[in-house]
Amino acid sequence: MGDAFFSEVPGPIPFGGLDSDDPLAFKVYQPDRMVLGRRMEEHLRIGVCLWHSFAWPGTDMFGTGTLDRPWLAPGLDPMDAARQKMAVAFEFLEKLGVPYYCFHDADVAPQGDSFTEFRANLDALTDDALGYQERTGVTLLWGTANLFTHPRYQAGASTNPDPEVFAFAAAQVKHMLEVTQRLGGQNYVLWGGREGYDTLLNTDLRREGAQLARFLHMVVEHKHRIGFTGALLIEPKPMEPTKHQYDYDTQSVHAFLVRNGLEGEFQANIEANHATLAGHSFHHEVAYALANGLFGSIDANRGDPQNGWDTDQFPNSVEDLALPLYEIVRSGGFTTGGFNFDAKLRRQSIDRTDLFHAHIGGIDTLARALLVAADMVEKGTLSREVEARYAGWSSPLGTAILDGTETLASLEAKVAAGEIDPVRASGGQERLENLVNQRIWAVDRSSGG
Ligand code: XUL
Ligand code: CO
Repeated sequence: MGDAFFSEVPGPIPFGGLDSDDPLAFKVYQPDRMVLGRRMEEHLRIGVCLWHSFAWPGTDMFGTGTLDRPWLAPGLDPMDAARQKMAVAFEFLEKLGVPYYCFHDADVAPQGDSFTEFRANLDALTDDALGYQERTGVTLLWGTANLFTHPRYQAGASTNPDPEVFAFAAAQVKHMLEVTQRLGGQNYVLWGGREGYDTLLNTDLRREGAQLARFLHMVVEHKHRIGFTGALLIEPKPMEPTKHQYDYDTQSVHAFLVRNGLEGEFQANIEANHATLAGHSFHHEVAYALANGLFGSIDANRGDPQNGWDTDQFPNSVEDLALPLYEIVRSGGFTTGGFNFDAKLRRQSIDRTDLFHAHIGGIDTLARALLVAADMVEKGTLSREVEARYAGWSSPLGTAILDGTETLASLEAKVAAGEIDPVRASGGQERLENLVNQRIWAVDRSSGG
C-alpha cells in the first residue's frame, strides 16, 4: 500500500492558534499548556475509536460504503487487510498526536471460521498492536467486545433466550478482557449492544435481568482473577439497535448495579448522543455520574437536534461542552477515563484529510470548553451560588433532619407551634445562565493561546 496512507498530512498536527489559516493545525489545543496545574493533554486524555474511523466504510441503511478504506474491500486476505488497517490507524494516531485509542475485538480481528480462529487472529493482531504502541507511545484507553454485529447476537448476548449465545458472549469477553490487559488498557467497556428487546410479546424481563446480572458478576470475577487493574465501565444507551435497551441511562444502570450487588464494581462510560437519545442533556448524565461515584469515561460526539437517532457527529459546540467539562474539572478530572471520539464522518466526507479535520475540530472544541470550565472553577461563582442556596442545611434544623434527630412528629410539632416559616428565594436561573455566557465570552476574548 506504499508508505503513508495520509500522505497529504506530514504530521504531527501543529498548534497554529486562533489566527492560523491552516485547516490542519490546532487552533486551541496545546498538549503542554498548563490549565489549573495540569497539562491540557492530561485533562482531556483524547482517544480515537477504531470502529467508526477505520472499520466502517460509510454504509447506511440506504447505501453502500462511500469512504476510501481500501482494507475493507472484498476479496482481500483477511489478515493482510487487518494488518493494513492497523498500520493506517497508528499512522493516523501518531500524526494527530493523541495519547489513546479504543477498539472492539471485531474492529481489528477477522472472524475466521470458528471462535478459536477469531481468538488466534486477535492474539496475532494484539502482538502487532503492542509493537505499534511501543513505537508510537500511543496506548489503549479501553477495549471492548463486539456482542451485536454477528447474527448469533440478533436477540442479545447475555440476555439471549439461548444460553449457548450467553456462553459465546462470555468467551468473547473473557478473551477481550485479557487482550485489554495485555495492551495496558485503562478501562474495559461493556456497551449493551442488543441487551434489550424489540417486543415485549416474546420477552421475559425477569429472566433477562437475572442473566445480565450473572454476566456482569462473571466479568467482575474474571477481572479480579486475572488482576486487571483498569476500571470496568458500562455505557448507557436507551434505544438503538433495540427498541428498548436495559442500560437506558446512568441512573437506570445505577439502580441495576445496586439491585444486583454490583455497586462499586462498575462506572459509566457516558456518550453525549446517548444522553440526548434518553431525553437528557449530556450535562445531566455527567453530573449524575459524578454525584453518585459512577463517573468513568466519555464517548465524545453529538446528535443532530432534528434527528432522533444516534448520528454520532463530531462535537463542535463549546456551549454544549463547557458545563459537562466544568463538572468534570471541578470534581478533580478523569482517573482512568478520557474523551474517546465515538464519532463518525458524514458519508460525503470522502477525502482522506476529512478524518483529520473532524478530529482537529472536536479536540479544539474540547480544549476551548476546558478553558471555559477552568475559568469557572477558578472564579468559583457558580459553586458559591449553589453553596449559598443550600446554606440552611448547615443550620441546627437542617443537620437535625439529616442526622435522624428529627421525625415527622417532631417536625409537625415545630410547624404547628409556628417555629417554622420558610422564606422563598429566587432560583436565579437567568442570572446564572448569563454568568455562564459571560465566562464563555470572556475566555473567547482573553485566552486564545
Ligand atoms: C454504540 C456505541 C458503541 C460503544 C462501544 O452506540 O456507542 O460503539 O461505544 O461498543
Ligand atoms: Co459509544
